[in-house]
Amino acid sequence: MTYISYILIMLGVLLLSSCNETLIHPSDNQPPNTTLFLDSIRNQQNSRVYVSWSGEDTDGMVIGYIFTWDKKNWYFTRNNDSTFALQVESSDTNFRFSIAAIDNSLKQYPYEGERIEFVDKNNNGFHDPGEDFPQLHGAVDPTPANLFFPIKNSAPIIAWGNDTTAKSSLSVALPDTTFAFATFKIFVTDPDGDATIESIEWSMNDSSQNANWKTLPKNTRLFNVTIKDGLLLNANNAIYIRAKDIGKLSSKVLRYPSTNKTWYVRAAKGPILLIKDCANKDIDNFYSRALSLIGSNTFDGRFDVLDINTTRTADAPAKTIPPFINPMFIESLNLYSAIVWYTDKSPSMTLAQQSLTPYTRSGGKVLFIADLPAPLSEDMRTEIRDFSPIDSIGSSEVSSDPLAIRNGTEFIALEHGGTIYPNLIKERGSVLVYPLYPKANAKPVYALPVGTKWQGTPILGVQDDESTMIFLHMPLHLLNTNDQAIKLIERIMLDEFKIR
Ligand SMILES: [Ca+2]
Ligand SMILES: [Ca+2]
Ligand SMILES: [Ca+2]
Repeated sequence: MTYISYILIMLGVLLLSSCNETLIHPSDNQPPNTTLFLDSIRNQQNSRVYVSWSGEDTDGMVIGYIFTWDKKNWYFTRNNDSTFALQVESSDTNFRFSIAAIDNSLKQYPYEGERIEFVDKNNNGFHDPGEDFPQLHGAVDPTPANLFFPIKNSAPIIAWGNDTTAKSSLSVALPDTTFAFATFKIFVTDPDGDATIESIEWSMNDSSQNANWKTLPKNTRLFNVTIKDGLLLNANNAIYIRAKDIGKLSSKVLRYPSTNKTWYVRAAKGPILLIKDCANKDIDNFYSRALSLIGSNTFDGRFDVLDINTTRTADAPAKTIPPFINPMFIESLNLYSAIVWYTDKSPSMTLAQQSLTPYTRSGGKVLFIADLPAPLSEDMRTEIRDFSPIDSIGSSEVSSDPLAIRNGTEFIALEHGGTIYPNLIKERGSVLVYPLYPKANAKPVYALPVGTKWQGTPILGVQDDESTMIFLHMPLHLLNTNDQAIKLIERIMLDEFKIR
């Protein structure tokens, strides 16, 4: 039998007996007396407190109680105990709990939780001894029992990630070196209830009280830091963050990186970012050299290299890739006017899919030189279609014979929008490529000539109509006869993308 049903049955019995026997006359009734099992709590409590009480009546029985935490708002209950969540309002707060028993002399009882009015005779807003509860007249203990609770305010807790575990913190750790845009994720909680968190404050490179602590909205869980916020360029940085509750109690100050780690922020050297998505030194050297030479050395020392290959494993992306593609990786790309992204046969197409469309949409230009694995998965085909001017890719390679495209084969540049790139001549190595099919708003820019080892004139380079992305499926480093592949990169960077 539940407590409530027990009470109801008791009440039923009581009403029956009241009808059968003489009704208790209010003026004859003795009010009940209320007991709390303690009259003070010596140790500070957390903000959730358990309280129990009882009442006795000399000429009847106790049927319920009214209680208050503020001497203003009194509520009816039939229960003998409860757990209360108290709102800590300052660092530490003394709460006073008052409770008064009600006996069985009333005709009608309040409902559970009903607020009970009192006559505030001295107009001070509080219930004082002797002030009447008209609804309970004569049935309520005139001297409520009181209990004082010193409530301790506990400090908020702050951590990196989704919770307080080391694993979570690690999952949102930044690369050791980042560009001038960083995204942080924080977990904030307070033992007194998350609603008691008032603010989150952070400071760059200074954790003293006099530091320029900036306030984040209290619900912030993800936030970004840029140069405007005080990131130091070409230097180690540290960010400090703390949470405060409504009692102005502060969490410990959390630091990123942790004390034995470093976080270096590098400035962009120039307008071009070269993304090394490739494990081949020969190819790396080709692109670094090409970017240094073009435009009469205009970009020598004015481009950056992002290596997304070397620290990549089968299970995890390279350590240079931040945990947040959006916004951190995308905003890092946005620090550059153009990206040259070259791959080997295991390209990071998922990353390209996630980042390049937002990058080009905000004005960035992309030269993507893709090598592709055989077989080429449906997933990778979809990823490429999502970010590039390619509508589809042939089901099999132009020829599976690595020697089908012989040295000396010309890769024919196709006129597009009134311009034409240089023809490229294969110099060395083996070339295994798929035919590309452009989207409706894109133009082919390179094709193989008619040959005996393949069908038709397979397209190997495509450019969108807005000249924002050029997708080449040609190993430029093997097609650099007379430096014409370098000339091509120069034409793209200077004439098509207008990078200066
Ligand atoms: Ca009584
Ligand atoms: Ca009063
Ligand atoms: Ca607190």
